[in-house]
Amino acid sequence: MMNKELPYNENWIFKQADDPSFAAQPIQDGQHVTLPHSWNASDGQGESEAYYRGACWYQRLFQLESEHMGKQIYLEIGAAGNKGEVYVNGHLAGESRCGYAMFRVALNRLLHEGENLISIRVDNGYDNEVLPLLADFTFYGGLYREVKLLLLDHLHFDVMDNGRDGVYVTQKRIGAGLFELTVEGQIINHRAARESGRVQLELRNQEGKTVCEIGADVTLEKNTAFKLVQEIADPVLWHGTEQPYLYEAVVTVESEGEVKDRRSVEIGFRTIQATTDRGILLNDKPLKLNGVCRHQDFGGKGNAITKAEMELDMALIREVGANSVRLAHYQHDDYFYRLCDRYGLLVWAEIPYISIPSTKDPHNHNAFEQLERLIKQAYNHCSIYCWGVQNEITIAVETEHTHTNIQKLVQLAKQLDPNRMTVQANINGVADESVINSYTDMIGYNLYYGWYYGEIKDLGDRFDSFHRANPEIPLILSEYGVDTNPRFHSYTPKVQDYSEEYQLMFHHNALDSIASRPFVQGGYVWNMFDFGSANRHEGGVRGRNQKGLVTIDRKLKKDAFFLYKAYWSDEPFVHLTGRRFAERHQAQNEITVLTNLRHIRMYNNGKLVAEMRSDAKVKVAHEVTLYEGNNLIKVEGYGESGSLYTDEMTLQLVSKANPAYEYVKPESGAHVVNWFEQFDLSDTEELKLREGYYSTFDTIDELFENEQAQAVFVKYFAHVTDNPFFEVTRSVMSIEKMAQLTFYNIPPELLNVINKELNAIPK
Ligand code: GCB
Repeated sequence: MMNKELPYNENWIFKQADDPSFAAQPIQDGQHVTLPHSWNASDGQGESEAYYRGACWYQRLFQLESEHMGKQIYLEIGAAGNKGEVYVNGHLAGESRCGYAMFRVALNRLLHEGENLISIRVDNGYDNEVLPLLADFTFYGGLYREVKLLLLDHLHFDVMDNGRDGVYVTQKRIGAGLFELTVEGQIINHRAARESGRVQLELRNQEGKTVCEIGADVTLEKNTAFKLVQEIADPVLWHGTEQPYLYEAVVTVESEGEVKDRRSVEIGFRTIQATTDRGILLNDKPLKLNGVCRHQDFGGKGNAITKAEMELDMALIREVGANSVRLAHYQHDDYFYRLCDRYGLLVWAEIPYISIPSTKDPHNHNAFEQLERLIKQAYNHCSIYCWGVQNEITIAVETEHTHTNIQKLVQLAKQLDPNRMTVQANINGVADESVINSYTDMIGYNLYYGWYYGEIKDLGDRFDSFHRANPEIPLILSEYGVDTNPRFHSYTPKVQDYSEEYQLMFHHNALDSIASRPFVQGGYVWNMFDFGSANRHEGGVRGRNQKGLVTIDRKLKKDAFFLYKAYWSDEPFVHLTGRRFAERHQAQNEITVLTNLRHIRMYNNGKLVAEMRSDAKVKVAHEVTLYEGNNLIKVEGYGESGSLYTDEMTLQLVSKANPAYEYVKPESGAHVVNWFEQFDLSDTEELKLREGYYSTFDTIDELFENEQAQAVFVKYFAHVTDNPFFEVTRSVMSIEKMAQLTFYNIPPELLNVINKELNAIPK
């Protein structure tokens, strides 16, 4: 009989408590759950102040049936956030420290006939050696992806190499229209005796027709490596969203006249390069990356999402017209990469080597483990064009280890996959000239000019300065965006007002800045969807980052969504902006229409108020007069062949501005803007620092070793010590480093003042 894969998601018992006896003893008062499951579905998105971080247990009984006899049995866990330990009848069977990757455990050696207890301890508590340590998203705990039981024959493709399929399919162009297809992997034979067998590859086109068939006889030892290579002339190319043409590679191993194991891998033939003069070349044709970033979580569900939610995300990403997606900041569900293959989106895939490295393990082994799993598990997805090795890892500390680790991660990526590019996402503070920028094939920058710092228009200047410093390095805008709560509105949008109008303005500028520069390969909107970020509390909402084009429940598309749709999508539409800004206190209004149609007409209560014909995607009707009562604003867009597209909204003229539209910043917040004003900064005489005494260059932990130095720190920074960011970074963060982060808002004069006090304290 052939190998079987059974879903194993039902009938789990869950207990939100950590008790080592659960490894061997049934949980008495647990809760029945079906996987995927997360215990942070609501507290991880702002329902309560803190979210539960710690260890919990899942259990399930496993009946060893007669059908299992003679089978090799494995449990496949889609993901355990962030660490998982699997016990069988009280014995540890396997574990994972990669909370976003799949892992498997072999069960046979621990199973006995009849009833067996499978217990899984899952832990999302803080562990300095397991990434991510700190980031702007919720580290949801749980068995949040599908679990499967694999019942395999004595002969099968390797399922325990940290990969997924056990077969690796590589396509490579070797001449004009000529590709080389390689299929390699390992076959495992659980019997002591060697066997003769055959590995076979059949390539089928989309119509199911066999394009080629090759095979090789193999002698099957305990582990047998195989490699099949075949030239393919003029395949139909996989060409992004325009033509996501996939072939199916069917790989089998046969012995004793029957197929023992079989894999079906979807594969696209394509070439992808990055250039500084023509941008990304997909099959030699330039393609600007019109990208969005995606986090995997969903309103009310945390990261415990099903295929239906992933399909909805893909439908929205397709609707906005994106041709690329950055799947941030960790490995996503395999099904999502598969959807990207099928719909032709180019994928930036990455690991959570983010914000700060481990401070206990200078080599950050966990980053390497996560990279290995990501690459091996996602290797066969032709949509992936690059591996991201770090995101803003220099935010708090940058040492030689940081540099060596990034370089080694790149080496590992190249060793596991020489055919794909590497990339990293830098924080804006990384100098254009930084040596870091020479480590990967492409460089991404997360740039928030006009939100966290600077002004909207600075974006283009930064692109240009980077390009001047690095004319040969392809640049990507790896993140950009602003928090937006669709409740807030303004006639005069400003930074940090969280209004829908500011988001629109910000993104409009970015689109132009990217489009006009060929060395910029493209950009990734941060973010396609609002997402859970338990430590946030701003813009009128707790527990969420609101930079999405769509809300976390996927129900509301903010106006900026339609801006992108107008630029990127061919699906004809018209959209009136400002519909949630329904009460207007000015009689004269600018009304903006977002559309990919040339010709539109606008009406108020049936009367024509504007008519425009142009290629502009953003069409503004000036001085539209509103009257008392309801104003039904309607727009008509005229497509080719006379088709009509419409949108409408109702606005009311009111006498006073509606205060509910304005975000009022709570003054009592922990980070009062000019918190330093209470200190005297008038003494600007520069100090020469003495060796052997404390200074702003020491880490906070070092300062805290001395009572006096600690007191100086606390005097100035007591207001930040309850911040989780502070707690996790104190062993590497110095006051100097804090001063480089806009978040702390430290004026340079203050450093001198603090040094005068610290540098008087001997070490
Ligand atoms: C970033 C991070 C991302 C955050 C984003 C933000 O640069 O890479 O994880 O969510 O900024 O919204 O601040």
